[in-house]
Amino acid sequence: MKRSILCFLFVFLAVQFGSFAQELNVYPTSWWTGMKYNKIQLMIHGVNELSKSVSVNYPGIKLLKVYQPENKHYVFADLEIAASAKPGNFLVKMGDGKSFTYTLQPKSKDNGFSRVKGVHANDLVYLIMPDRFANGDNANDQLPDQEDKIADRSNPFARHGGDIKGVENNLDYLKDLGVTTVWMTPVFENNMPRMNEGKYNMSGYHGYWITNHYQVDKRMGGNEAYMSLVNAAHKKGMKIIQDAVYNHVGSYHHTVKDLPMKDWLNQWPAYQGSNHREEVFFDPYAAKSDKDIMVGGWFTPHLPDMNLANPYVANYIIQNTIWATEMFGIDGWRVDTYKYCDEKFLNQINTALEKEFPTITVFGEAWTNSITGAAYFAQNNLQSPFKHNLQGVTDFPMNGAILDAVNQKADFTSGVNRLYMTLAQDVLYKDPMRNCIFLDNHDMNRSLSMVGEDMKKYKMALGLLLTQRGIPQLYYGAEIAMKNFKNPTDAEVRKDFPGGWAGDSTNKFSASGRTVVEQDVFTYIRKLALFRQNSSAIGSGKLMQYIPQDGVYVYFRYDGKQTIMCVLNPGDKDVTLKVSRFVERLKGASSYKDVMSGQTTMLSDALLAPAGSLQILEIK
Ligand SMILES: [Ca+2]
Ligand SMILES: [Ca+2]
Repeated sequence: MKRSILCFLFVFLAVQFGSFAQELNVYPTSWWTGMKYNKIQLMIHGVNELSKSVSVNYPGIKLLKVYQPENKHYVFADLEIAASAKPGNFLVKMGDGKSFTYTLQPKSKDNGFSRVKGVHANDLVYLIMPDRFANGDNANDQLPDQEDKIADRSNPFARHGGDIKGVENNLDYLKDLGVTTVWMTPVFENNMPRMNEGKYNMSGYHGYWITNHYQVDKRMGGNEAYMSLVNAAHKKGMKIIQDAVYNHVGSYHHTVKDLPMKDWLNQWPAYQGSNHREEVFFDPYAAKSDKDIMVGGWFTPHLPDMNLANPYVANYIIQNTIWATEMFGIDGWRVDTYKYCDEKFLNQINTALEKEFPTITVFGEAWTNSITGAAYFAQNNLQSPFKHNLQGVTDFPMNGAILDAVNQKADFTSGVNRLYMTLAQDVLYKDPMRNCIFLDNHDMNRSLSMVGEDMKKYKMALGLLLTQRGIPQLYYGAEIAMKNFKNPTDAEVRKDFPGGWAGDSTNKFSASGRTVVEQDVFTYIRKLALFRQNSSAIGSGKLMQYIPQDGVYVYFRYDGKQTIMCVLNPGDKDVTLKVSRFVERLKGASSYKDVMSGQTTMLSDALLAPAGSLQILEIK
């Protein structure tokens, strides 16, 4: 069967290119005229030994350099695309008679301005694992040409068939909820068989085992479905964040099956896992050998670690990231496993992205043990020998602090005081408003379970998420009270969204399918999410916080136009506050409107903070 497919491809390509049998794969697969990134490095891969001679004859295209690594299946050719180069196809000829056609398209005129919009603190990001959200196309669930052929919803570790069309079908649901931005776990091809992780036989349904950086997984709907989603989202005024993985690839990635050069990957004499210790980067007493293992150690044996200090690897990833941004018109990147990557590479790719797309948003997953660690990977005020240029991080310290604030009894350093102290350390960040804040994600216990399924606590946590500084991110299903711990594995927090599959017994995309409790959570989030969309104080204003007293934490979000007072009392006793303490922010105020109830009240010196509540008060 494979042979017949090959024959078909041979005929198809020979007709299309009118040249020799195509045994060549070329990355990036295409480029554009009019790009700032106008020097590209083509990776040319053939199954047979390649001639290292390359020639190009096209106005405005200059061949700068050709390099053949120790694996003669590869040639790298550096091309410069002059500003005068016109869009079109040109032939690249190899010395042995092989050739391929390369395409230059015109760069989108909107790019960097209206097409790539970027994501800000007035947005609300919704994180989706597409395989588990909604199945928009049954035809792509099981594909015989994939290593992992089976979709099986009864198996928590298998693919379930959800896809990008399923996300597009539910954009109106998300927009109605107040979501402005969708972040999906990685969409590039994960063509790997199921792999053993511990006791479990897992599929790459989550997307983090990339095998081809130029192909959206066909089971997700391929490049066409992704393009369609981005365009549909933009038409609705919504945005898309793509999940990038620079640190590693799947072991079936084409560059791993046939390594271009030995140091394409971080290689060790025997398997070496990372030590997961970000301290090695900023610890003044760190041993270099520990840092080498942090950066070069692997995540798991089936996730080969990219040697991003190798300029050919760096070019490959940088070009792919720019290619995907331009090709699909996405608004930003969330970068997985940020702290495991070569540091110079990280700054290099951020610089290249921001130069090409000035409005793009990039935040990195820095799952760190400390606030210093989180700040270290972003633009910061630390006196460290290496300075990162990342806009913001996924804010794990804030995650812990918000949950502690609603869960713990307030002591000098616990409960609401932990949140207060965490925010005080924003002194370390250049711009903490660019951090992404969240209650949970696909790698964590669901926050409803973390608050003991206590709805009062859950609403307080959600209220904090939607009023505190930073770019808030909800995890899919939070709005319908999905719960669970990662016990025994992550699969428990990655359940299918009820109603995402035809024939589901309940449909929670529709109000009629939700229980009273679920609808209550949905309404709470929706109301606050819609309010914050038009709140300049929350979206771009400042934060002032007061030292918690009697277990009550008061903070203000404010700018020249709006003042919002937030009063959090997670304790089990009502507390009455003396409002005169907050005169700095309340000067001239006469009344306030409770954002959730809509009720307006005259301001007096006594303000009741009911037990187990977060009041969000717009000051008049
Ligand atoms: Ca499907
Ligand atoms: Ca690494």
